Amino acid sequence: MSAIGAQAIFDSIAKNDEEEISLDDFMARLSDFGHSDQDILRLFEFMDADNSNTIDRCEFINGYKQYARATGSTLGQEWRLWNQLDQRDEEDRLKMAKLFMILDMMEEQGSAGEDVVQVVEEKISRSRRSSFNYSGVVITTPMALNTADLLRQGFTEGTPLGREYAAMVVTTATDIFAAEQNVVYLAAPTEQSSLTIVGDLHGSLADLNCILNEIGEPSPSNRVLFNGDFVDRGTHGIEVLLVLLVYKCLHPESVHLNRGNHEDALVNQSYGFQQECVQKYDKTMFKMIVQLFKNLPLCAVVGGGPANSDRGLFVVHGGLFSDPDATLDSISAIERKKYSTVMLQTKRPSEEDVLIEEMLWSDPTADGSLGLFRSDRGCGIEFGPDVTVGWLKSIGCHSLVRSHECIEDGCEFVPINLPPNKKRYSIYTVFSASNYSDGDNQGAVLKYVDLTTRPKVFRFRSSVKPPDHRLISRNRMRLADMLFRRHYRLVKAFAIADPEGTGQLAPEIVCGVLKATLGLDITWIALLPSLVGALDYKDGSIVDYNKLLERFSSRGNAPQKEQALLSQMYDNFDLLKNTFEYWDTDHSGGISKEEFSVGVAKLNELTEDESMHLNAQDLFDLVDADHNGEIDIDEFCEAFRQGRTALCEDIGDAGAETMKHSF
Ligand SMILES: [Mn+2]
Repeated sequence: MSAIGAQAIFDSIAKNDEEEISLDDFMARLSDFGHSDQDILRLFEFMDADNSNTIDRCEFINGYKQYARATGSTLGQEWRLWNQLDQRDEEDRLKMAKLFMILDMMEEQGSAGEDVVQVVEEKISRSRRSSFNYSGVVITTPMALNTADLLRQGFTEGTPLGREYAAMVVTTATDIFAAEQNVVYLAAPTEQSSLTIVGDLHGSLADLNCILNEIGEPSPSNRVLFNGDFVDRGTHGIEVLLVLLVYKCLHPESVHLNRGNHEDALVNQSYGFQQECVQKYDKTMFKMIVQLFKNLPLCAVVGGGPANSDRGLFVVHGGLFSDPDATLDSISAIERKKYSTVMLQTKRPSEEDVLIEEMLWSDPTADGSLGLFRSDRGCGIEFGPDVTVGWLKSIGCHSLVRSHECIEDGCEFVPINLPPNKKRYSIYTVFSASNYSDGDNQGAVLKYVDLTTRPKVFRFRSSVKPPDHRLISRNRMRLADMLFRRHYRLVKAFAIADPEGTGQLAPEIVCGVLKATLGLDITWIALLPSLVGALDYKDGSIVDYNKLLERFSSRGNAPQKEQALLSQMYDNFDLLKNTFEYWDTDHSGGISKEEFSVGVAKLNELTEDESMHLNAQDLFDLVDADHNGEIDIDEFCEAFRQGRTALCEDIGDAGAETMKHSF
């Protein structure tokens, strides 16, 4: 990971894509971080191994790695923290999504596809008769070859596509996908018929434009495979999706779409795409698109088998699966249209559902550990290189190409070094949404012209790179927020680590508690000073962990029981808030005690650890300060918002200040 971070930093310092960094460029860039000229000069000399007065890429990466090892804290470290905070966030949102499902998803499932299509067709014929003053793209049957171009241009200028045309594109594409198999088999790429693989786009029209401007229009000689996660998070999910669907309609044999974990009604509910659909079109449109998602193929096999000397690509959004007996045939046999959403919490999922879920959600183990592990995402698994080799071998392929994880420079290549076939097998991760989620990353796509050499990587950034200090202060705010929310768990964890209750622990132990309780595997020791104040790093130094607990608690001087309750509630704040809003159908803002109790009971159902269960009675009494038997949502939210903002601002500045002094 650190080497990849270094690549990106090198690119950002080197001017005009040069392969060398001059002292001036180095100075200019590092001064932004508040380093003294003397420090920068020393670092430059340290990196310039051949004393040529310039640093080339290789020197920079080696130097950076050594420097990172020596200081323990780098921008790469910040990047890692950001990424991990994002994954914890995913886990929380998934919990919320499951809550929503228990509350109302059953209604969604009740609506059969047939009805939706019928309703839509009626609406299409109705609106065709009544479209006046329409300035968007007109879609004909059959579609004109320049439709996708025009549409992309229109969307970029902010002109929407008429509802009837959007519906027409969605239904036409759904029919095409419905006829495809779960596993799409594609011919090996050649110079005359290349294959570009595009990773997560997440509603970024600007990134899609970057990609298509670079690779050109899809065609039989320029095939494109979009590997899932077209929507959610970004603001142009519907536009991105419609452009891809039009390409699919125009070139069904040259354009391919794999389903991603965000092509899922439940996930769309908490990550924004459902709302976007309803705002720009309506709920029927969302239902139609959910229907389309269910028809998307699950994976693709490119080349492979004896005809290609067992060289081929297995392309899937997330990764591999826990079932050792799975085969391409068993994947092909799945009735994919039945799978509508992430694993149902309330009943045992079928083997088929598990297989799909794992293909869409899994990740390779980050440290190359062998075997299968539970995933921190709350869905899917983590699989080792042994699993990858076993699968690739069994299907006559040499490389797994997947997306699903944000990569700092857009793509990551991992050769698998397991005997006896050292380096024959590999994994590519490709991610195509740049500056994703306000973060700081390049996007990339992979272009294959054969199966024997590595693909060409095209990297891009569709918007200006955000300044580094923004990443750092955002990290601090999110971290403070998380410490605040996990306060109750931290209190319990420290009580176990310090059974005597001395309030004093060695820094390594405090770091261990933070790592385990927050699920963040970062260099805590480098962050500790910004959390508890300056540390004495000499042997035998101790940390007063109560300082940390006091700082990240909701009401500094409230009684302990109240503190614990508040923290527990804060931990579940988003869940509770959403539950409240769900019930408050008349938007009166008031929640009765009964409603509150039902909500808390649902929440407890979702929490496996019983010691974390909430007590509805205690919580209600706490929030209902005037004892009138009703809670006000606005007051509830406001109390927490204020605490959260004050705290985040506090640590945000302090953190940014501390970070200035590490490279
Ligand atoms: Mn994904």
